[in-house]
Amino acid sequence: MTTTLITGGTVVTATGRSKADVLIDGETIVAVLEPGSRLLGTDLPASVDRVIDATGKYVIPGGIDAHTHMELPFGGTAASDTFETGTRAAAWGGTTTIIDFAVQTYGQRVFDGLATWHQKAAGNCAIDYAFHQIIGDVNADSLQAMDGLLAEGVSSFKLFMAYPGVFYSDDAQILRAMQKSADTGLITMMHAENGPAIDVLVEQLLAQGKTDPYYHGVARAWQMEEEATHRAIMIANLTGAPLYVVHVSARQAVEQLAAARDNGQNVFGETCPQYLYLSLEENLGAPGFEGAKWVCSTPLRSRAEGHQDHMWQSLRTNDIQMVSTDHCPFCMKGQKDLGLGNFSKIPNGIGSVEHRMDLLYQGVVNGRITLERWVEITSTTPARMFGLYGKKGVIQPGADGDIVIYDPNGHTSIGYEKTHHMNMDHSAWEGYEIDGHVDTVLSRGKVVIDHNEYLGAKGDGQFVKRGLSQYLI
Ligand code: DUC
Ligand code: ZN
Ligand code: ZN
Ligand code: ZN
Repeated sequence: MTTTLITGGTVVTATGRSKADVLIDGETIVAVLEPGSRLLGTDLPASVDRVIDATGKYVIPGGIDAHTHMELPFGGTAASDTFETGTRAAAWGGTTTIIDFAVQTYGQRVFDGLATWHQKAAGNCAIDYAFHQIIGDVNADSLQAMDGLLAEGVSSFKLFMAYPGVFYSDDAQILRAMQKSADTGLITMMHAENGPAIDVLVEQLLAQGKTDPYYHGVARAWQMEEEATHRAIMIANLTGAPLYVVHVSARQAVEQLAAARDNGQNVFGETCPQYLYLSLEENLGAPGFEGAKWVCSTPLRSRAEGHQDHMWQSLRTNDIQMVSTDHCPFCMKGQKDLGLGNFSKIPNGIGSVEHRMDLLYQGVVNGRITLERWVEITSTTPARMFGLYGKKGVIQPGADGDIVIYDPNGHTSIGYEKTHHMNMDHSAWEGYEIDGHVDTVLSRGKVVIDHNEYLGAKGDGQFVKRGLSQYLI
């Protein structure tokens, strides 16, 4: 087995930073050696196979993106990243684990949906992967199947208050599924938007000839997110279900979550890079059909209303607990253009899996969050939230050798012709400049990214069974 020593770097975790060397034996971290500890005769072997000099750089646990949609069927097409291309792009950006959403479609059995996702991913991933389960059809059979999810290493499921006729659950179904969540400890993940009301607004806007991508953001108004978030919180309160609201974009929804947490309820919120940086005015409102690049749900919000600044603040104050991407890429040609002349036909999603670590690091540079908080919201909390902690999300003996060496003196220019490995025909992040650089990425002890060179291979990534959340009470 290969032994690797990462020397001279600053190890950063969710709780602090210190100069330390990290020793990896095979796939596993075996020692974290603070300077001088070697003099005490600790575990350092006489020789190591490989020494990586991390002087002047940060050594952090590999990123965990807890919300991706590789190959998701949507609106008559499918997300353009396969597990192969999407996980490779993730590795380029310092993410070493994804949690993707297996889908139970309407009329399908839960375990058939899960099996389909295993088939898509097995043997194709560059990094480790796990699954949440979308329950697209809450019925007696699905509720019974949910009792078996934990044994399959799936400790969370997602419901949709949006998309009537596709993934949608009504309040009665949500109540039953949340009762199951409270019984089993599986976390309820919620897409919180009032879908039936939004669909009326969509119809009315289209009838008025308002067909541009911008109106996607108008129809999916923040009131529809706030209302659904509140409703989900109340049903969770009644049933005792642990609740995690995905892709929170509206400041009013954050306030609902904060109030519920202040009230002692076990609820959590996730946001995504697009809700921190992009906006209704500048992106969805771009000239012509350009705004289609940024059609996702929940939608980008108005900068004039202050959602983005408030979201950064919420990350700092822990009103929002973590950042995932909701990576769901579509090409402009042949996919997004299905919605030319009708914004409601534009497949929903943005590709960001490659850039999450960099975009959030820029928040450190810009004084929005601390270095430790960066690690916490991109790796440690995702691991604790979704039952991966100890193996993932931390640098300590016994953890997987999933490590990123990040250079604060490096630079990353994001753009389709520059840093881009996702399977799309554009970048939603064109022109973003990052004052830092992912130098080296190790996935279970194997160097997969080495200074702008990809050394990984499809099939390196393994399915990881998850346990219950550490946030259960
Ligand atoms: N939102 C998106 O933007 N894409 C996929 C599904 C979703 O809820
Ligand atoms: Zn969603
Ligand atoms: Zn999603
Ligand atoms: Zn470099």
